[in-house]
Amino acid sequence: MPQKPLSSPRCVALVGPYLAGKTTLLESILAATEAIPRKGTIKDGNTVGDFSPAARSRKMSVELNVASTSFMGEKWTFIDCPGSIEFSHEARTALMVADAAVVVCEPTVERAMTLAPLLKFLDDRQIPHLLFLNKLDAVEIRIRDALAALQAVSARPLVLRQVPIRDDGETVTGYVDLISERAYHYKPGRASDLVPMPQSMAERQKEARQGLLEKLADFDDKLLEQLLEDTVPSKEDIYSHLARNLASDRIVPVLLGAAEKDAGVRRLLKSLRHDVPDPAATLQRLGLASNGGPLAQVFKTQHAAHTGKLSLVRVWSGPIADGATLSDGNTAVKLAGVMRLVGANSTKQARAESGDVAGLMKLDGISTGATLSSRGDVAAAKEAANPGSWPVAPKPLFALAVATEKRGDDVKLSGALQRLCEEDPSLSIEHNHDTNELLLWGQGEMHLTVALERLRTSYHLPVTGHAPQVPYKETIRKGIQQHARHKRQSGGHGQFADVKVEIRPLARGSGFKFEEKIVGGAVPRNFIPAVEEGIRDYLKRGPLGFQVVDVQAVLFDGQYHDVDSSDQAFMTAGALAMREGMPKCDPVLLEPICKVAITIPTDFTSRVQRLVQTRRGHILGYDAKSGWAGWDEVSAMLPQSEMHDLIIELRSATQGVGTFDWNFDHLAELTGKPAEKIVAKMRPQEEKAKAAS
Ligand SMILES: Nc1nc2c(ncn2[C@@H]2O[C@H](COP(=O)(O)OP(=O)(O)O)[C@@H](O)[C@H]2O)c(=O)[nH]1
Ligand SMILES: [Mg+2]
Repeated sequence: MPQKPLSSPRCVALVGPYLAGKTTLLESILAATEAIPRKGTIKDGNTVGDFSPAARSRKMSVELNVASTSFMGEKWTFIDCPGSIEFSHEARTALMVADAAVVVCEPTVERAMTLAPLLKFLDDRQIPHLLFLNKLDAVEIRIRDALAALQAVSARPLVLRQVPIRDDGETVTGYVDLISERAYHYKPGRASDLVPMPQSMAERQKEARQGLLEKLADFDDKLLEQLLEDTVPSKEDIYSHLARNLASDRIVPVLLGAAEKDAGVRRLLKSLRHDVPDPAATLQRLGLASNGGPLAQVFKTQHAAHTGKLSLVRVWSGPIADGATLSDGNTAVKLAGVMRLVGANSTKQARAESGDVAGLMKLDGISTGATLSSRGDVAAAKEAANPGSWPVAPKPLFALAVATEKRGDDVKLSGALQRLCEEDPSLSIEHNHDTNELLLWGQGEMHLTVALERLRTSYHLPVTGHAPQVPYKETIRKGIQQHARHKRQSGGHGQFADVKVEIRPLARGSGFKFEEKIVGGAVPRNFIPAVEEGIRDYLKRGPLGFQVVDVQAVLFDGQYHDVDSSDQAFMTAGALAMREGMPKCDPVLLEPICKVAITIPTDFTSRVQRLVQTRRGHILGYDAKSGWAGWDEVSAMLPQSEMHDLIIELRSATQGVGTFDWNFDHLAELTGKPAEKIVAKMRPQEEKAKAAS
């Protein structure tokens, strides 16, 4: 075979469900390529991928990690992505700059569904990817069955490249490569041994090879003809069909192995070496234009205590030298350091070349997703920025109200939260004015737990997080007329104001309306705004303890005193009329209701409908989700008070893949026992507030 010319540095993202073995695979790759002298393990918490305290303590990746190495004279960067669905945005942004992805998964039938959202993302973006079926040392399932289950969730044909060799006890001891038709025995920590083809494998091998060729022939008429004529295509031809179809995301090659035992890892590296497109091809796939000048894209922003801001970039066109000025089309910044990354151990270097993944220091004002080019090239940067294609952060699904233990830490907290959100755009903050809480929004409980832990450890902020209050409101169901007089005689100036107010319910969604029908100057014009202000002030907390909405107050009569009347007195009288009148208006609690659209695989639809009903929800309907074969969308109205932990229960009922979109819809009356409970809970706060005022 002619020598393949050396490629520019390539980048591969390791993705797939949580616990599939991505971090272990990275460790094995780094050992096999001699980037590290000895392998760490998840158990001992000493892997390159999971070096952060948060990842170590959980034995689970909670952020992406980058490691560069070289294999057979070519440079590679691997990005180990967190698998948990709560961190999926992190994985998606890494995939945006990768030349290809290795989807690591366990060959099980039950967990196949968990791959569906990831495979859909890869196919929607046409990102070349192959499957690495891991943990072959520990599973007994037939690869065929696992493959069938995985095929059911992949829109692209899966093309098995190897078949396992098992010993008598059914343990996998090696594999047959279906293209080279050679048999190998796994050797822990070393390259596999070439062994004679076992007799027992002949038939299985032939059948699987035929399957591979037929799948490739679907995309090539010449190959199809050869197969029909029973001509055997050359190995070189098969390799080139594979590489071409992988690059255009038409097929998904499937490789086997056991990362923990280093089994199949060198084979994987070799096939990556052959088949992964180079950065120039990726640039074309992404539709980014390079005019030969420096071009890089930020896929992750980090803040560290001592080094400051670090932007992780893929260099599409280099070199990018330390000290260079880079621009995202709006902001131009001078680069203050180029880092080469291997887990926790980054080293400074003079420059990064085309294809490299590097850390660029102190790019203030530059955010994740930005395309950077040299300063004079603003137009090129703007054109290249292509903002429409960068994945938008998913809508938040879970919130905690956060507070610091010390009041004085509030400013520090808001700064720290801003940084967390810059590092991870799938987090967001909201100051809820109804409940006066600071809410941290994210993708699930684990996501927020990790964020709070960061605040405590990296920012030294002792914070607490609890379930947010529901912004209940209240209204009235009956109108009355109320007379109120405020009169005080205490030496010198007295206070006098007298008002008659009609209080009426309004239609839902009307808010508050004030009207005056004063005739003959019973209340002088200049005092009327004070009456309104007093009323509005009262409405912040009605008889049940919540903000009052959908009420009208009509000031229709009153009295005044030439000397003792004042704005202050009329304000007090307005509030008094409400305080005395409102409890007689049949007040009722209003609870916020959200419209939700729940996305789940069809198998779970009826279970999810029951789940909605047990949460006092009202199903509006369900339908096949467009663009998602085999998935449904259930739409429903759900009280907001039932939504705090909805995502947790939804995920546990749907193997983790169920999700939902939501929007506030309306306020609905809540009566009876549930309402009494909520009002009773509010009462102590009410009393405290009264005592304070
Ligand atoms: N039996 C077996 N276990 C593995 C293999 N690869 C990883 N594991 C184990 O699977 C668990 C999850 O591995 P990890 O690399 O953290 O998975 P990740 O969540 O995909 O990064 C760890 O306990 C690993 O030791 C393998 O090839 N065989
Ligand atoms: Mg991991």
